[in-house]
Amino acid sequence: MKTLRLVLGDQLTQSLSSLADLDCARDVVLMVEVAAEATYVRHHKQKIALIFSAMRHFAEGLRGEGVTVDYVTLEDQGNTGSFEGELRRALLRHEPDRVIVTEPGEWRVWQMMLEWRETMPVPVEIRADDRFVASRDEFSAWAKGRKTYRMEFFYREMRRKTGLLMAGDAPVGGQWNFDAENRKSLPAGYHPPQRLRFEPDAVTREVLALVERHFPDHFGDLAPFGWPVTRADALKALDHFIAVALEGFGDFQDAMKRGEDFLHHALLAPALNIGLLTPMELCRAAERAYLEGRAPLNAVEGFIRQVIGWREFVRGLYWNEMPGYAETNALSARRALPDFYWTGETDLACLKECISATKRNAYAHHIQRLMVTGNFALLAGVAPREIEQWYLLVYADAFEWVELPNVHGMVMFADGGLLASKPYAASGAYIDRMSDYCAGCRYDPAVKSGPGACPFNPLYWNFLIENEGKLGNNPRMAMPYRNLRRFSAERRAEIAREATAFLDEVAPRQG
Ligand code: FAD
Ligand code: DLZ
Ligand code: SF4
Repeated sequence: MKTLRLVLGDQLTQSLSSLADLDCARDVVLMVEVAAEATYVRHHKQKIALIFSAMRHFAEGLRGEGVTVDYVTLEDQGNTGSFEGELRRALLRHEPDRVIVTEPGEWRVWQMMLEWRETMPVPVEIRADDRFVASRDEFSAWAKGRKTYRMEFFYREMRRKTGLLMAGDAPVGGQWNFDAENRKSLPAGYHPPQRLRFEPDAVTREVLALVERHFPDHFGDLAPFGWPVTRADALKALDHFIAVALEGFGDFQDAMKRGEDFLHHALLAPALNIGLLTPMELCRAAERAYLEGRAPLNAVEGFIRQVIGWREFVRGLYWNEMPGYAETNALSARRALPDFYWTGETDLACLKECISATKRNAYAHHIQRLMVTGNFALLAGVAPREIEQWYLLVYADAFEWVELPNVHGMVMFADGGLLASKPYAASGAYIDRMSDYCAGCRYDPAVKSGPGACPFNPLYWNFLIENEGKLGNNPRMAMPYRNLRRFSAERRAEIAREATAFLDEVAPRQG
């Protein structure tokens, strides 16, 4: 039976389920660069370049193994610009007996594929994506009957399932989680390790020129482009991370520093999410470093928790809760996204730093995403959909299955606490403690209100005031609300006035 196998831009894995029983003599692998995928949100230029270049390299790799690949480039004549249009054209070219695809990473594309089963002239088989530690069904079974999901309990299941850092039935080191050790700020004068970036080869250079021609107005800088676009380079990036940065991953996981875009983070999510690496490869490499005494337990456990804990957890939650998940707005947040999220031009030095890094690299590390750009959007009451679109398009690693729960649930608390037990709201003091950003800012984190006050301060208290009805009884918010309840009515009114005046200027209320 002749089979057409469609491989998407984030499915660049040799062991992909849709390629499992490939017959080189008869089958055709279809890969398509389509405008619709680059523009349904206007992705960062580097993200489009990453995906197109990695797709082209992957296609070359398959051809090298004798596979027939039908690769449609963005500029090929007749390119219809969509998955569906390109699939239909390919059906006419190849006349296969059936189509096989692996399920996609986004609900939007999943709906398309389900429709194809009804509307395409040949049978369309959709296979499970088995590149995750937990299947969608496994997560559903775990989630059944729970009103809220907590990563920590799911993570323990994943530790048991994989055997990572396990000594029999018990966690290595006697604890499941060493997070309490992972909140250090950087010592003065500290220089993080130099990171491995990759010079664009001829294929990438061609793609970079194409992206500049077709998407010149998209967010972000195209150069310097340093992401790995092949499995071989992704493996080098993994080795390099383990050798130079994993050791400090735990200690400095929450730290931020001016001019240092990467610190001890892995920089592997872009390669991992498009399939150049697998989650277990990352975890086994980290575990090996611990067993060989090259990295401490707090770093290795922390890293493994991000990969088999958070990453698997948000994916399971996404598929279990969509499509309704995206529609909730538990805190009734309605403001517009401030313009400076697009330009980086703001006097708030922390936001300027994180947004500039995002433009430069299509990357910001977790704590910048959560506690600076995310925290500001939460405190400002930006409409979830606006901030979600921003996160989905600005980061090279952003695909909805992982972006949405992180933004909607972890940052915006728009799911009312399904994912997190409380919002990660913080005032300027937190950013000051974990970074050196405030030293270069025209505002002062120690000033609570009035001229010169860090805007995060009135915004933080205003957030608590505005959401007292929804959050005031949350046991994990007891301390801030105890403090708020000591405020006089005048002070509350003054905070609300100050915060509202600031927000009306940068983030007008909508609807
Ligand atoms: P490291 O900090 O070194 O972590 C190691 C690995 O753990 C990452 O490569 C990633 O695969 C995984 N990981 C860590 N934290 C998370 C998490 N919360 N959820 C899922 N996986 C995690 N991650 C994405 O992959 N795509 C996204 O679109 C995305 N959007 C985010 C949006 C917000 C608001 C926040 C707070 C986090 C988001 N994350 C997202 C999670 C995390 O910030 C990134 O995975 C991480 O910054 C990627 O960089 P790294 O490879 O250097 O990760
Ligand atoms: C993100 C992206 C972009 C920019 N372009 C393409 C493309 O041209 N062809 C393709 O197959 N995939 C692309 N992708 C990735 C898809 O958007 C992704 O596969 C779906 O969103 C499902 O996760
Ligand atoms: Fe950010 Fe406030 Fe610090 Fe300025 S003072 S960098 S706005 S936290």
